[in-house]
Amino acid sequence: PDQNDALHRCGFVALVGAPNAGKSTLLNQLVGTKVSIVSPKVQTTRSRVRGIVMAEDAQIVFIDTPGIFQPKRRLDRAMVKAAWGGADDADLIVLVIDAQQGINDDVRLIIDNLKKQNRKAILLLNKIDKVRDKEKLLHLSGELFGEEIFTDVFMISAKKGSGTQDFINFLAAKMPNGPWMFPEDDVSDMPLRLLAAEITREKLYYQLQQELPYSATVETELWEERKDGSVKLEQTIFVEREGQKAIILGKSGKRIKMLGTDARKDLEAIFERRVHLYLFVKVRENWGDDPNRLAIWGLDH
Ligand code: GDP
Ligand code: K
Ligand code: MG
Repeated sequence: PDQNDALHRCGFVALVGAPNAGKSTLLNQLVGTKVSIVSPKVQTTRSRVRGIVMAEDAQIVFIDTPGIFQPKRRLDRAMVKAAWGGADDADLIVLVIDAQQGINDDVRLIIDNLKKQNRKAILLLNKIDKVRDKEKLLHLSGELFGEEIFTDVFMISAKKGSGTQDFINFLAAKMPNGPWMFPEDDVSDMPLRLLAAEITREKLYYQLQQELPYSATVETELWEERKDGSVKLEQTIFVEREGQKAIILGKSGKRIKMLGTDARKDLEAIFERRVHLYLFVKVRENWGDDPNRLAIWGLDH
């Protein structure tokens, strides 16, 4: 082993919680750039996403997980399994709770499961920017501490970034001794093609109504570096039915053009270079039950 191992610390921290608690927003805030997509809709995150944060001698590898809820289709089951798997692999578990929502059925389900597994967790009350009455926060954390699974509590706003530095410092001090697992400058281990596909998928959640984003998936089929420093990307949006394809294309291709523009802007900011993005739409029935599609996200099935 590297003789510097004694000086280094490294560990995994799983972010678990109900859908929409703000886990992905938190991960991006901690890492300092978008590595996990965010939307106001539940089940935006489909896989385990790792984000890497350096804090002095410690490398903290955060695992963002899909929300934990009662699953239905195969994709949902795989997502919830991935969420619990992320927690199993972790040195520390952080239960992220929307402080305005408080304790709901999903939160209960998670607490009960943690108890069954005999696991302790760090309580993180998020979205405190939405809670006017700070007494309410104290009351909520008191009630949750009654469950006797929490070791510590943090109150933050992932969106605004308030309270996140204290949280990082706290976790850094708790990381076990050992070599860093990722290069010091990395923010994620997600392949660039997959991250690029995720960014486009995020736009679907914002621009399309109701169920459609859940019926769609995106794959990057071409990533071509150009001499001028720009990159050419070709991506396909897969949907389950012809009617959905028509909606994504929109009248005279208007919708897909807007999706492309939105995604390109984000991609250029994230990759810090010009991006030429070409989007295609194809129908592929039942992709949500197709093991090959799930494997792209590293989901077990
Ligand atoms: P996840 O499903 O737990 O990963 O939640 P997301 O990160 O996708 O966030 C769900 C929604 O909550 C998004 O609309 C976020 O912008 C919003 N959100 C997340 N954190 C905060 C926060 O600290 N304050 C407020 N006001 N909104 C937040
Ligand atoms: K979400
Ligand atoms: Mg998420």
